[in-house]
Amino acid sequence: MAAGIHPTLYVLPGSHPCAAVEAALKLKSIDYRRVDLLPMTQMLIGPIRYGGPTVPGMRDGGERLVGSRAIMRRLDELVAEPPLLPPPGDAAYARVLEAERWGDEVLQGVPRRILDVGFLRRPETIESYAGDAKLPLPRGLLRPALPLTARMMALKNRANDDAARADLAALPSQLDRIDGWVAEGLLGGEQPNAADLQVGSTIRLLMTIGDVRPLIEGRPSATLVRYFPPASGEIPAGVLPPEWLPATATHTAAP
Ligand SMILES: N[C@@H](CCC(=O)N[C@@H](CS)C(=O)NCC(=O)O)C(=O)O
Repeated sequence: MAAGIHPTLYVLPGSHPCAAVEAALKLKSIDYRRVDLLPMTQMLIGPIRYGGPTVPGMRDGGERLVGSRAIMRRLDELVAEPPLLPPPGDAAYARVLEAERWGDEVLQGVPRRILDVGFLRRPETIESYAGDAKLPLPRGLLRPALPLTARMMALKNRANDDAARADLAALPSQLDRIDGWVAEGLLGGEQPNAADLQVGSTIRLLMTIGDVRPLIEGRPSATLVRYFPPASGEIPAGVLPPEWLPATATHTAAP
């Protein structure tokens, strides 16, 4: 374990950027305490505890940090090995940073909006994403609030049928882009970099959606989930209307 560092990580169970940061902490053998928040409460608790309205947030002594990329940069400063970025002089340095930015700013929202329309149709599935989280309230007490939680999350994430349909239509070309990065070795190395964790955590979450999983399975993109423990959560196949789903193609891993 890394000596002298014992941060607290604030997460939402099932959150993909939180999974990315947790994987980075484990990779660097940093001992940390995880605080599981309830959906939507991060907007109130976050600014007080760690300085922002979203998860992941991190606190270490007096230092407060919010945002998966900011936390990754700080983790590299705190514990250099293994590094999450190539050396600054390396040709891949800027490209990994750019893939990470795209993973955060573009890809991260895709499963959020698709999940939210699934949750609106089947609010009880939200509970499956809690996995082994230590929630601040008993699950039985939270269950009646799940339909309202689904509506609030969809509102917050601007998720609706049209947005989810557009996300599904765009997904094959986004996966092609990721497959290309894996094929050229920018992503998918033996040791994950920051972009592997950012993009891989999103792929892993997308693969919990039964209707979306066949679009990813067999692609090089799917190999990025190996940096993470198995995901909790499932929206069963058949929840999304079949006419929303792009055709699947047969993909073979790049040589
Ligand atoms: N893109 C940022 C923000 C992450 C983010 O939006 N997290 C979601 C949960 S996956 C959240 O906290 N949403 C609540 C909100 O947007 O207020 C990051 O990677 O840290």
